[in-house]
Amino acid sequence: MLRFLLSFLFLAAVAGTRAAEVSVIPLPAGNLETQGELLLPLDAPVKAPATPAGERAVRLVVEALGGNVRRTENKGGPGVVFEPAADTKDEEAYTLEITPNGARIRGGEAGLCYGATTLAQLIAKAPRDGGHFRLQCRTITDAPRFGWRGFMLDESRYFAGEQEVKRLLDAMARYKLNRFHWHLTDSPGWRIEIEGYPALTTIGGRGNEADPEGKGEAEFYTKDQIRSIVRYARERNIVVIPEIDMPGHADAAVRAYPELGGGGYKKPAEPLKWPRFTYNPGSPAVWEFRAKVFQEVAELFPEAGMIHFGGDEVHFGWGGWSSLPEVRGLMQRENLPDNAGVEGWFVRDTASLIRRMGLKAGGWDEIAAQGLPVDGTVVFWWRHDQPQVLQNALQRGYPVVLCPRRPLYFDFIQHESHKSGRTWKGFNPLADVYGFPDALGLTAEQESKVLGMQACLWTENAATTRRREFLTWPRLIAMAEAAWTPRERKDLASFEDRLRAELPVLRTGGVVPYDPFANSPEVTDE
Ligand code: TNX
Repeated sequence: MLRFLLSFLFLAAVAGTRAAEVSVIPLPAGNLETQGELLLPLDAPVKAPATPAGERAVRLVVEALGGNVRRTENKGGPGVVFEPAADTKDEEAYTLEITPNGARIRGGEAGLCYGATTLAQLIAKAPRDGGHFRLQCRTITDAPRFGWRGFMLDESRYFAGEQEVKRLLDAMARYKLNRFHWHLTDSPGWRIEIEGYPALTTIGGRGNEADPEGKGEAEFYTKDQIRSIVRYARERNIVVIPEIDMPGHADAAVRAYPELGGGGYKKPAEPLKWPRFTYNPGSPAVWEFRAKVFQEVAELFPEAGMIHFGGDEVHFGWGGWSSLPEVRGLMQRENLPDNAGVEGWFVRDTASLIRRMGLKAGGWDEIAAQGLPVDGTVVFWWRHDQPQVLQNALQRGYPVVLCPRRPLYFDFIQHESHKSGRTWKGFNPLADVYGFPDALGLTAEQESKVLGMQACLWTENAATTRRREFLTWPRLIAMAEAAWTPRERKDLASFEDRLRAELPVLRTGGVVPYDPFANSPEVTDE
């Protein structure tokens, strides 16, 4: 028997066959195949606790079974049962047990939905046999590697709009992503309605990367649209994190309210497409603006627990901040030596305002050098070419979200033949996204401070929906598995097998991904 087994293993190795993995993305942490099959009828009863999560879980499974079928609650025969697990440590963890008698899912609030997502993927790929789906019996024990599994969309450079964002959230939920970081303000356009400052959208909402002077129509989200998107995300276990960038990237706001601006710009003789306006860090009008805007933002995003205030790429500009009278006053009062000292003060003051609102202050990795308290700060590491910035942030004890340009900025090209998009001593192919963050070589101790990871889609180079989706998919699926599946279970070849079967599903949902297997033609803005 042993000899037979060994020679079988040998032959399998020679033939290069691998045991096919369960056809689920992201790959579950534990998957044990057991004897037998479940014949799940199309009209199987699906029972869940009468909670929002329970109702969502039922909807996911019913849709997978073929939504319009009438279901009878008390019918005998196999069905699907969701049970809340009060004792769970990780609210996102779940177990899914498939036996010939039915499917049973146990988990916390989010876990029930993730269990339903997994079961729905299994059903979608299962052979159908008359009025049944044939499912292999198995026990899946699953929980994510990282709690923060995100995607950032830049809507300032180009505005995507409600429909595209909701479609994005649908697809994110399918792969158990749980954070949508919404870059709503930057130099080209301000995209979120603020009642106290209506010109932010009527004037600041005009313009995009191709229209720096703001000659076109205003494009922005009304408060009702924001609420609708936040609710839509919540129904998919996705938390929306608003970003209001300051003190840099302020052109759109300064276009609307010139009195808020100060610094950043180049000499008038050196015109730039974006003057790189900053807010005037010493102006009481700016401090009042900041407080009012954050107040309205906090109300619109009640579950975010955070305001991301940017803090990146501050350009002091011609003459520097210190040439502004308000800033000179501030420097004297606060004993600040130079422009960099003023930046540090402004960052600390902004973060402290956010913390006093009971929220965490999120910011790009520049903020890690400004002496903010570890509690109440979240650092987003983006400068891939400066690993010591990450090392220092972790060393100081900051919770960190990993989103380095390489490999997680999706405005970088994904195939060497692509002409449109960024490169930087290389680019961001699927395999590099999948291999992240293991290639960083973080210690277990360091990784314990890492909240998770996210991909960022900056849109200087992505004017249309088709192009944005081309850049996003399928790389975001690779990121989702990299963020969920335990390191020792990750396997690129297995992922590619499962991804091949997944691309048609994405297309059914209306998203047209890049096809890395066929090297499909590049989608550009031209
Ligand atoms: C850097 S990431 C930026 C963005 C650009 C992006 C383009 C960051 C904090 N700043 O403003 O859109 O590069 O890749």
